[in-house]
Amino acid sequence: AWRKHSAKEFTNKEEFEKELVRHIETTLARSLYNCDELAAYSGTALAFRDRLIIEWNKTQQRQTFTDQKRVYYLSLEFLMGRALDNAMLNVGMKDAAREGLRDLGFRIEDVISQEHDAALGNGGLGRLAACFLDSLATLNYPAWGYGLRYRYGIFKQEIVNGYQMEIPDYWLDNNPWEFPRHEITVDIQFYGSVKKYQDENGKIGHSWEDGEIVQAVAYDVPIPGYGTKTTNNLRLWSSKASSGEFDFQKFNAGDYESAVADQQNAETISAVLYPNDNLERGKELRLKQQYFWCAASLYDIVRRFKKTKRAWSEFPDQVAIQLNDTHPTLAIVEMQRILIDIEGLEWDEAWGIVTKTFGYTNHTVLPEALEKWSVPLMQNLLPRHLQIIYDINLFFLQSVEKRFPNDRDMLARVSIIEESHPKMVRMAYLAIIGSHKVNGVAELHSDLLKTTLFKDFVEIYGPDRFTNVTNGVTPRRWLHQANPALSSLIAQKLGGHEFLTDLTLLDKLEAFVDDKEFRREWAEIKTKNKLRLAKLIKDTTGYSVNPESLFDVQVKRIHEYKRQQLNIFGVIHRYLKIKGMSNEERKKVIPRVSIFGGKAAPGYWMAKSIIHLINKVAAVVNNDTDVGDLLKVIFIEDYNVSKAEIICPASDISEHISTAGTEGSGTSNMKFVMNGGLIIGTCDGANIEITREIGDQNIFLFGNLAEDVEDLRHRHFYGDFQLDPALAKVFKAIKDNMFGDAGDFAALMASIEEHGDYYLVSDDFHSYVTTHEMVDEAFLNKEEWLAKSITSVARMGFFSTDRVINEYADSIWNVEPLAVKD
Ligand code: 26V
Repeated sequence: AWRKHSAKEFTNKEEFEKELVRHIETTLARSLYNCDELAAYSGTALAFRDRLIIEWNKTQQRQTFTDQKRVYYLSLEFLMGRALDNAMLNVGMKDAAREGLRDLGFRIEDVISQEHDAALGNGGLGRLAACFLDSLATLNYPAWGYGLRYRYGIFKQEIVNGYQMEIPDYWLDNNPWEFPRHEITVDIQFYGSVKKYQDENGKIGHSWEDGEIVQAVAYDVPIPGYGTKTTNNLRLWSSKASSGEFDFQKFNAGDYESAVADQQNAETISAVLYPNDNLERGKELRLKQQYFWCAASLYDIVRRFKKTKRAWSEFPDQVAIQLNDTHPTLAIVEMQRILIDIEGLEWDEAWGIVTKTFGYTNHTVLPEALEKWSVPLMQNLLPRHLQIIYDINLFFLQSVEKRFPNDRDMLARVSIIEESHPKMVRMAYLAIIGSHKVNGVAELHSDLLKTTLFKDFVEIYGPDRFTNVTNGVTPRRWLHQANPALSSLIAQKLGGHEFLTDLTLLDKLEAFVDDKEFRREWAEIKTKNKLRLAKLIKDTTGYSVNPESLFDVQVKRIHEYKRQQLNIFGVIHRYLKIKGMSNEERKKVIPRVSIFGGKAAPGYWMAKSIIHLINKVAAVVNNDTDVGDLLKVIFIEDYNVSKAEIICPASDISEHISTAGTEGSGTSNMKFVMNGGLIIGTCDGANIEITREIGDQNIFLFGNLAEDVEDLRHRHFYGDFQLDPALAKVFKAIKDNMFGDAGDFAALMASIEEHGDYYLVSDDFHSYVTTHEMVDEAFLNKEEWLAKSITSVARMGFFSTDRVINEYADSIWNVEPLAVKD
């Protein structure tokens, strides 16, 4: 009976409509007669939200009641994208909503696209966190995400005259998916000083005093699983001025301005996501963000544990904390501080608890991305934490010295403190020392960690502390939601949608590879998806592209190591070749559309000049009537999760062409193959395992191997460098101002010709271009191409984040799913 008065769990179109209308008229206070698409979106979102809330509450009660071990995923980034479509598919009422909305005169696709992306992340690392949350809920693991509630997500990118411009992404107004918990707050301290004291038993203690206090306020986001009632929680912290006496004093003393300034200062902490991807800049505000979020999350986790009245020794049996990169490493130090300074445990007992609790995931070997914080900065901001770090280091180095008695070099190499000017805290080393497991994100990457970056630590701790968990993606968003037509064709063949929760079932598709009718339907779906992308391209760039052409896509953050420059130089090479052809020869050219997308970090000039070059090449090539449809170059601005959902299903081939040994894993490679696209790539990151799974006849690999990179760089450095002749012709064209002022691209070319070609663009150019010729050749044979496409999808079962999460659960977290009764 109570249920009747609470939110409705609508079960059909009519009930959905009632809920929709109720929300539009009462919650939103809008009349149905001036209901626009935005109001229809809000009403629909609220109707689905009601259903989520019910399951969310039940899930949280159940998790509290059973009190099993929980997982906490600490990530500064959660690149969630849109929530409504995901909620509809997970709750399973999308068809009812489609019909209900149609009755009111709306197309569901238009309603869904009203939602603003939640873009609280830069790229792969943040999107991986979002896929993990989906799998954790789907697999019924008791798990929470902890992050920051940025007022501004990753900037919006506009292309003006070929240049990237950054526009602030204010996304929070009318966000129905977050629930402010104004009653859940934590006071977070910064600065101040440490006082030593002796307690009544003569024991020495430390208290951290006289700091500034900023308040953390919790905002909760429900995370529904697919085909389960489990709805987990993502808790994001927002900063505001503490309502402590200090402010009131200023206020009452009439110092209004300064009181407001304090408030703004506090709110700055969670104001903006740092838009750097793979570049550490050592800004104090970034360290403040990290501590603010770690301290608030740990306080919350500890508070939840303490309610159970268990002994501290049981903490690691109840709590697993995973560090998404080194960004949350201060959580290790904060946990130790809580245990020794506040809870009064002895150092060793506390440290044992800490190391059993934490796991650390490394995502990159790029040296410029490894976090280091200056000791003076940390001394000032977090004086007690710096002391604890020194103590951790002392005990660690003592143990190393015992095992390697006469190795002073080793001690200097592995010390948490780098003896530079100023001294620096090496966060990755701290994370390794404070965790029981360290993992990389693909086999090659994890091997490189063990043999290069963390080699000494393998000697010290043995190989078992280091492991690999190859990344994946959630098939719910990246197959079912992004490509409903393909998902439904697969379901037809396999007799249902079970593959969405057991992706290995895709292997049953191989039985249909030779089925002509099936191939035809497969091809038709690709064509429709290409038309959908062609429309996006037309709407956003004004260019028309022919969907019969080979769609060649590279979408990801712009970075020299990802080598979009190799791609655009290859495009110029192709253009020059076409220009030199006779009409007869041109008839044999496979028409191609080269599609780029991605953001450059605002201060990364080289990346910005790559974007500039792509746009200049596009302007020339696309307006060259001589070339027509044989080649088009497209830069899709503001690449984000929602655009990826349109782009991934529409590629014929996509590019994953990082210098071997530099890409941790890559995850869009998996998304593209899962959607029936083939890929061209280097032997890097997860490309290698994709090849192992789908077979090397189904992928276009090229370029130097990771094991040869060091030697090549060395040779370049000592003057043994020859610019590839075909690349030289490309450079000549650029220098002849074919794409505007050559001066704009001088630095980009010089980095290759004059400064050692660190990313081996020239070394790999020939094999890249030749491999693209093989791609053209293969595309000619439509039936063969289709067979490759279908076979590849059938063999992608390994790359579901469900497999990934189960591996983390077994080998790192030691957690079990919670049995859910309906
Ligand atoms: C790194 C840094 C470095 C310090 C300064 C700020 C900052 C901000 C973000 C990041 C994240 C970059 C790391 C990253 O996204 N790595 C990617 O992780 C993916 C998921 O594991 C993986 O597939 C990509 O290969 C890897 O580049």
